Amino acid sequence: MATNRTFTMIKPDAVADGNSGAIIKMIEEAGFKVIAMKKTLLTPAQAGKFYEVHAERPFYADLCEYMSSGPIVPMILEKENAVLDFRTLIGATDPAKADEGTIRKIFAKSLSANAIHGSDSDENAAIEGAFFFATTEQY
Ligand code: YYY
Ligand code: MG
Repeated sequence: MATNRTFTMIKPDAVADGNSGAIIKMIEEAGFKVIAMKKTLLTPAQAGKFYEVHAERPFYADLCEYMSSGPIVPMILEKENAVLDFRTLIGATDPAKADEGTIRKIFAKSLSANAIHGSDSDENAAIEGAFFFATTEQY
């Protein structure tokens, strides 16, 4: 995957609340192009695989349970400086610490149910995008 791409998923709380459309609108208005998108439901094991980098963290079990609790909307996005600009758009992990106007500030419920994921590096963006999408699903 090119370095001008990032990976995101709208998390179960935001999908369940009917906020997917508003979040996608914010993403597109910020200049990101949707390259791939779907709605899907992870098993706890799949969520555990996606977040295996956090396997030793105390919040890992709750995170895997939460991320498999309802449908999510994963997407591959394209924009110049995609990874860093997208992290700015979503805001801090804890919505209480997120800047005004960020997606997490507006839509997140809590530190764990924080509305949206954003890759933290070009390398992880490629790995995470490939977790959900075949190359034939990326346009
Ligand atoms: O990359 P980002 O999602 O902002 O945070 P990470 O540190 O990678 O953690 C992944 C995910 O885990 C976070 O979005 C919420 C959850 N989490 C948590 O429930 N409690 C924490 N203390 C830290 C993270
Ligand atoms: Mg992270």
